[in-house]
Amino acid sequence: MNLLRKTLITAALPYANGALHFGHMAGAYLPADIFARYCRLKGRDTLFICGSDEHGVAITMSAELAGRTPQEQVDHFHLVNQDLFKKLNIKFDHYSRTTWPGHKKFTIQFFEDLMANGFIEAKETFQLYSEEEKKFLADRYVIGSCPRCGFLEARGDECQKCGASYEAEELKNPRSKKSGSTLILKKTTNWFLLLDKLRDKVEKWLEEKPWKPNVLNFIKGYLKETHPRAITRDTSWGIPVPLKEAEGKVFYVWFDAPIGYISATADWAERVGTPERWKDYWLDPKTHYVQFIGKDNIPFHAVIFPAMELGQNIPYKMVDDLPANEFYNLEGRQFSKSDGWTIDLADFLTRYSADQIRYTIAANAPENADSEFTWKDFQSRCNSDLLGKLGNFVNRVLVFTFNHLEGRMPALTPHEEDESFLAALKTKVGEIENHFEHYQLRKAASTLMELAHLANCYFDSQKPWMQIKQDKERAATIIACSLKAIEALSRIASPIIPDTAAQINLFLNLPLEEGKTLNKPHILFTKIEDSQMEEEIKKMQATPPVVVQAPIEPLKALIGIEDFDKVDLRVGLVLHAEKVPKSKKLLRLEIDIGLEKRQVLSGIGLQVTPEELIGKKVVIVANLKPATMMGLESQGMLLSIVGGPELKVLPADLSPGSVVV
Ligand code: B3M
Ligand code: ZN
Repeated sequence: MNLLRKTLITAALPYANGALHFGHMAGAYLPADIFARYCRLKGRDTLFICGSDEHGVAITMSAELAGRTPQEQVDHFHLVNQDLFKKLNIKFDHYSRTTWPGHKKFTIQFFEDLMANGFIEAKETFQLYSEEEKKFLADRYVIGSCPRCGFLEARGDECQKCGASYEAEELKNPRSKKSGSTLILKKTTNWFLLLDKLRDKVEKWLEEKPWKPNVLNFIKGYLKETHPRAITRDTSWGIPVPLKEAEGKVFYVWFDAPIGYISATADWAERVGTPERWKDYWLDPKTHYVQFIGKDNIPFHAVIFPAMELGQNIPYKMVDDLPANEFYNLEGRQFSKSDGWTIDLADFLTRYSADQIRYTIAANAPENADSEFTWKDFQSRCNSDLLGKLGNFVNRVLVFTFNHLEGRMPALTPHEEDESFLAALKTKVGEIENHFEHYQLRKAASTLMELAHLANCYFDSQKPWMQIKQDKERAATIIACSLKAIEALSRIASPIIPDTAAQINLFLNLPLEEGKTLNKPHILFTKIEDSQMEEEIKKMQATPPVVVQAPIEPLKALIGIEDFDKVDLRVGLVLHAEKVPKSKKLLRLEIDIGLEKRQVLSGIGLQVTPEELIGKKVVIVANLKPATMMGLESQGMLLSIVGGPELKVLPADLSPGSVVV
């Protein structure tokens, strides 16, 4: 391997639709930043590029909820996230955005090459269209009756009542979620990437990849089932498809987003005043290209984007390494802003340092399995590792130098034990470099602490505080060796804890030279008390969930009393309730409605347990035509509140069979 190879590093472009949290940082951005800092340390020509992903339904939906236009939304979160990266010392060479005008040019060129080379084809499909809003609606904007259980308010992609998943076009009586207007199926043309035609090329390219077998197997399996994928959408937020016959259509966000890696590099090149320099990275086969992503983004990075590149006339650099991390959770649960189960990163960084969290995440990075942040772990890593091992060594050596050796770098006349200490130090540094080289942050962090431990042991065993009384020259050598150890420690720790390393370097007044005066040290880390952690845990448990006001469902069309009269609502007593095997949400209930016993299936299994229901009085639609779900007949429908926290039950003294009007 060429140790000085040119290295291009990218991290998945985050959607500009919300503030990033620890989970995102641990998954892609921090590992990428640590690797970039390591490459710079090794003197490699390193370019670290990222940017906001600003197109797609994820943006338009969140913008609507926030009462902003999509542009306002991305402008806002582009800045919010850029600021968070800065606070956490994630140092990109450039953080671009996919609404940058230059991005369009690259996207269009990708499309045109793929088209000219026969890898894109137009196909007619039927999509849901609102005549009232004069537009096609993406599935998240559609509701209708579930094709399986008939539930009237089923979502466009999945029924929240029976759990069925389907294409939006399969819904019965589809309506616009926003306006309530009925939707029709309208013929439309979209453009498809012919992945099946690119499969051989991708397979051949993959052959040389030294990737983990589980990643390769996953990709191979994915390739087998691959079929043409639509790369255009009938909507207005995105990059317009540059064809006359494609008016009103934009590229699907996952088509343009990865091209963003290239355009962001071009954006960087322009800003540094050498507009052609992006080619040094993207058109040079000698570039080593590493993409950091979360595991959920593997198919797009390992198959679809490479396929898009292989269909180009320009030989763009393709990914060499794809470190894909697992998930990073919070105290046993996934980070969830809407549930209030999160830590506000900006707020966190007002009480703790970037290095404290950077080290904690690195030491427990989700490399091969999911991992989690816990306050206890954070406290112990900060107190016993950073403060107890690293901070303590730096402090005791420097304080000693100022107390006994005039704060100067002493002369070094090494004994055998000093030589062997310096050699052991070098070996450990080599190990850490090797871990960085292979994106193994956990090992890098633990070996770093072994290095600090080794240095503390050396200091303890050589007892400079005794030597200074008998043999000042010996004490001086021990301190000189220790100062060299601090220098090595700081250098190799700098990718993980850059601020601390910079402070240490200031104390050392580098380069270390005999007789040169050092700078007085100050404390690098303060102890985190139990009481602080208790406070944090209390605060986290008390954080109210962020209630994102879901748009209120529009009223349905007026009906006459004669229509309502047709519905027979009855009070029923739940005699028995159980989960339907293999279904997440579906419960099977036996309900006494006075006249007879009914079997009713209901998709409320996530809101209530069967035990909670037994013995309760409920209201059911008693004259609904029977329907079959998961092989079981449902003879009625339970009334519940869509999206409500729990089923509303009736007072116990009502008798089964009573009519509800
Ligand atoms: N924005 C998805 C995500 O944030 C998407 C990544 C694009 S990388 C080209 O997970
Ligand atoms: Zn359903």
